[in-house]
Amino acid sequence: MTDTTFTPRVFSGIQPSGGLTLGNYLGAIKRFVDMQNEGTYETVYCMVDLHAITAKFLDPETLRRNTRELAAGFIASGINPEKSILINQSQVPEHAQLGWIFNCVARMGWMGRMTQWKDKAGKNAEAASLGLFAYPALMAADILVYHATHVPVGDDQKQHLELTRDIATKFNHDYGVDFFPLTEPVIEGVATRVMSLRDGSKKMSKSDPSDASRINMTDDADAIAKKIRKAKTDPDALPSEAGGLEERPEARNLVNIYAALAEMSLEDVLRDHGGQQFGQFKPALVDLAVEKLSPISKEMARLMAAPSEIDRILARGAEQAREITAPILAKTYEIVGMVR
Ligand code: AQP
Repeated sequence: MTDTTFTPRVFSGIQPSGGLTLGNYLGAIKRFVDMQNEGTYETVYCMVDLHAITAKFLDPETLRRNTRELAAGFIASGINPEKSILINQSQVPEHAQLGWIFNCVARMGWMGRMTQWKDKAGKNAEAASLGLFAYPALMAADILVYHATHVPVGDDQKQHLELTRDIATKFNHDYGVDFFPLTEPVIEGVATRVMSLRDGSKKMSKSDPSDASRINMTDDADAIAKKIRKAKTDPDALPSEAGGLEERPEARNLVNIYAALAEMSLEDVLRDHGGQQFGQFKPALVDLAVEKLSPISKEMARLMAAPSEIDRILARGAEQAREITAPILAKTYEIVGMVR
């Protein structure tokens, strides 16, 4: 552990690699909004566009649209640019600059053990980009270039957060400093892992080829209703206690989604809905999802029609961000021994 006291500061990001999903919303953005409003932390939230080009080629127009849509999703969900710094990663060059230093701190063996690398590179790792392999070192830089103390993420990012701590520890040790904090992951709530609507063993993901597997934050009420009605389930009624959801991943997923949207515990949802068949529970979930998500998708559509408003917010965010990141990068270069 480091002894230095760091300003309580939250950083987290989402890739503009496709449309925003309910998984991103419940697992990440909703937590971002809570942490912003708690008032305990300075909060910095980011569209990580440099990460979005690591996995597959995105044509430039798509990347631009995805980035603005994601920014619209953040704002429509309650991220307030007056309270949080909202940025696009490539507009704050210190992320990539510190990322290079961390490429030289992280070890090949560490990176090769990342399960997300193995999943995304698949069987043909030789054809994967170097950027995909180095992704967790850039992610560590995204976090540590703010000296962020806390990172709210979904369960799938836990290993990358451990690597961030390993990089900070090795840097501090190699250079004999107490400069980078050991950042804490914040993985909380019932929706840390929202699963695919078509397969309860796979996480809901924007890059899943099946659109029916996910709820997009831009889906209208009809699309939401159709996807939930068609969601894979089993023939049994809902149990009255959480133990009854074991070995029933699809049922558990729908109950978790309900609980997260309603801000209830799993137990309370089962107390209210236990004994119901899916024919009864799914319409209740549709009503709740439409009630909670429609205002967000409407506001996203309004913002998407005014892209210059989004661009202004991001330009201002980048200026605010650089007040934090420029001195941290300058100090890092000095520690490393780069002549300035
Ligand atoms: N299904 C999920 N349940 C809970 N949290 C989730 N997150 C993503 N999917 C779920 C959380 O969202 C944040 C941003 O993720 P990301 O866009 O950087 O990358 P990802 O985790 O790889 O998300 P996707 O949707 O699966 O993107 P693609 O398909 O491009 O890889 C993270 O905090 C993540 O935990």
